[in-house]
Amino acid sequence: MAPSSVKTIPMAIPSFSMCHKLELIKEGQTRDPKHGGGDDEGLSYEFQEMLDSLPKERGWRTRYLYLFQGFWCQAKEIQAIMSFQKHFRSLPNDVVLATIPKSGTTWLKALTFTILKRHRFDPVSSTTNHPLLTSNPHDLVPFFEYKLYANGAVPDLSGLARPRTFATHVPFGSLKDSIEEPGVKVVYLCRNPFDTFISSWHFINNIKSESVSPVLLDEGFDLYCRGVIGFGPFWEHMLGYYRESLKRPEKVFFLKYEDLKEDIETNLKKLASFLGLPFTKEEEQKGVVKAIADLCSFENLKKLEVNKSKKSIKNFENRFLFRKGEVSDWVNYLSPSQVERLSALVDDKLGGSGLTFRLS
Ligand code: PAP
Repeated sequence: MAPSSVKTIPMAIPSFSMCHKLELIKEGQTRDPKHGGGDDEGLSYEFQEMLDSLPKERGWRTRYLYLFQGFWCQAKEIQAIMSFQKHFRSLPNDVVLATIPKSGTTWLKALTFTILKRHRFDPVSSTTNHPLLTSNPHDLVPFFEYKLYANGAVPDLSGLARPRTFATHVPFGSLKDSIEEPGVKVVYLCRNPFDTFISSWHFINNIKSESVSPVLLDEGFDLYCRGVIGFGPFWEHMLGYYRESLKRPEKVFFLKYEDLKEDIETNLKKLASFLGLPFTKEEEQKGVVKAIADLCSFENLKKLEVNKSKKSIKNFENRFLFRKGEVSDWVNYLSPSQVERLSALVDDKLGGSGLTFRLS
């Protein structure tokens, strides 16, 4: 099994004064965008200097990934995360959806939005005007790092409808200071690492910039097993939220993609209870739980015009978010030796933690 190189690399956390300094930098004081491979276009000299001090590896869809606060991340995401960490103020009842990419984020956003807004938008009788029919889930539940705080923005979120619902890919250690307000809840969804890798590999090769060469399967697999993927290592991401969910089940609710696939209705009931809006007996009899599952299903979302032809997040089309939506597609791609390597890695990293996955 491959040793984990990331374990030995020291954590690199920009100081608070550095964050403050970054804010003061005037527009125009930017380096040649070519420096660093073009993914740093528009970033300031000071920010570039900070990036240059971080360990880096070849990126999947930008030239580099940097090791920031112990996880691998693109330059622009680091800028956004720093702004989020400095400026975001939670409110009681905020809900934060957390995932590592390609674990079912789009699905979790759709489900959570529909549960929380079901008294305003009835999933049973008013499906013709439900927001999910004309908006991608990423428009309804914004990411901190790709939308709200992108490019170092500092948005005013005080007017958002309550409960405010946000999403993030950052690991728990980088989120925890922002969600300590009593009543703030976190829902984490993870997916077996085999399918998450295959889904990531397809997605990234579909959306990467033309200036970056395609990531070959073998190369991507090696990076993944060394922990080098956006917001990885995957095992640290999963364990961070998993352990917190065991310690504080009222704060962090832990879900698995495979469980949602197997029994969506039971899991929707658990999710609604966790969010403080359990389904009533009347709702269950009326078919509300099934209606939410159907509305948010892969088959239904994939066929909607908004998810076929529109863009919700800069740089890629919504259609790339809906590929197969299955458990165990990895069997069509991984060689026996790759299966052996990833199985051993999962055993090594997650063994004994209590976190296990169904692979088929
Ligand atoms: P993101 O992290 O970039 O937002 P995310 O939504 O987590 O992406 O992952 C996309 C995966 O979820 C795709 O998996 P695949 O590549 O194995 O097919 C996508 O098909 C799947 N997916 C999207 N929507 C749904 C859904 N409603 N139900 C089940 N799976 C879904």
